[in-house]
Amino acid sequence: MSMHFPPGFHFGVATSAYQIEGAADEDGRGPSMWDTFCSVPGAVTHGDTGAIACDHYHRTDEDMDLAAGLGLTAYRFSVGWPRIVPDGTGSVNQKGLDYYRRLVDGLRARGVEPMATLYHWDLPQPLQDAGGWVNRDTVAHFCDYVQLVLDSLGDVVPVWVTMNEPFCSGMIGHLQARHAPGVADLHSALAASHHLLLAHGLAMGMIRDRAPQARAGITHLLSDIHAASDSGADQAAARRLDGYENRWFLDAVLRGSYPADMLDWYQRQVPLDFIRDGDMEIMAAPADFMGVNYYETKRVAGDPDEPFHQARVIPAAHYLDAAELTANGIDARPAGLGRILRRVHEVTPLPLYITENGAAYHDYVDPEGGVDDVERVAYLTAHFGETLAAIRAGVDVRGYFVWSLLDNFEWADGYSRRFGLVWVDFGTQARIPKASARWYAQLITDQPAQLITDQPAQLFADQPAQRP
Ligand code: IFM
Repeated sequence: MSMHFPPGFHFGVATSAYQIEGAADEDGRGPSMWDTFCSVPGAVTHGDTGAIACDHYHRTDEDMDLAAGLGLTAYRFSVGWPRIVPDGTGSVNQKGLDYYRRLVDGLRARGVEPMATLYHWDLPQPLQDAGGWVNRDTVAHFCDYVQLVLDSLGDVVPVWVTMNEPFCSGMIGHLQARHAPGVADLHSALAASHHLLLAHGLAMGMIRDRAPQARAGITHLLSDIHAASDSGADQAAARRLDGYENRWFLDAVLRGSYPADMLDWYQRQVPLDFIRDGDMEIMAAPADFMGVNYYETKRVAGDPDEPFHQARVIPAAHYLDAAELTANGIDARPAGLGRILRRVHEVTPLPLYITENGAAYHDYVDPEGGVDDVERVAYLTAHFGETLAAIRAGVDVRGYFVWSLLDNFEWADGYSRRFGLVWVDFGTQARIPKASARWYAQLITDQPAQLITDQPAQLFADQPAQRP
């Protein structure tokens, strides 16, 4: 193995609170909209919930040992808002703040740098009852919560991600209805997305004020989107889907405007009455980096019957061999990651983190008690290779966070999709590092000596910020 990354490059994993913590009713945590969504019949495969998940809340030390044992230099986690402000507004749960302080201190003591995400989809249910992200008041409540988190962790967390994948919260949750809160309404989806981006911009300002030494940015889910053919209809559909999934969010934070073609498209369907003077400037607050979550390449065809975008994603099974599909049936070939990295680099000079990349496969425990996930090893080898090629081509990628450390609660797919480097037996909570975990540890060990030192690694160390 001879993939050598630049000095200071970070090898991490990414996780999120609701997907691993469990302990949903403990130590003062309040309900989140995902607890509610999971109770809706048919919303989540097998009726699974995050109530126990990986029981990480009780196994935090064991899991930090696992992460440190792989030689990881960084660990991305999210703060669960319902643990900090159980009712969404009002009283503060000190036990929640203490929990994340212990997590952060534990990571640092093990030489692993924490990267904290402020919102990874677990909105307190009382706020959802009041309209959730469709209601602009949620933005102010988010800022109150962010203030608490910064007051508690601002001195020990070097890097903050404000929002994870506002496309998913906004559009999958409010247009596709596949995620909480399970709404299918274009106006709601656009309003929720707008408020999530506004909350990002305001959080950026708060981080600058309260943790001026920290670096901060947002993380976008970016798919590599292509037209299914050269036909005008397919080309236009692909451009629209790219506008819906990618450009709407990228342009807002990088340019302080929504893309003109999409504004026009949406305005013909619903009023964009939630956009107020000054909002776009707030969203475009200067960042220190852009987080890129990449999973999927999509082929898109025109479809006049599709109600919102007149566009349809062709199922990957229609054009790939079964062996090329991941367990969730998507086209996850690695070239798409390289294309996305180069594309983002073309539109922003910001350093990039791959804040998530990974895949679900049909993993199983073999008779010897191991999990030989050869597909994931091949996937990671190819995706790290693409990343290195992009770096060599001049793209400033500072780190790679594999999704995920543990098999976990994969939202609407429940526990039916395993993304972890470490197998979790959800009955016993036993952890078994998979072959991919050993592969990753070896990749890190094989890096030139200047990367692995006796000192704890520091995100952004040696590489000055390039704030615009
Ligand atoms: O599990 C999710 C994560 O919460 C957000 N990004 C995509 C992952 C895999 O689907």
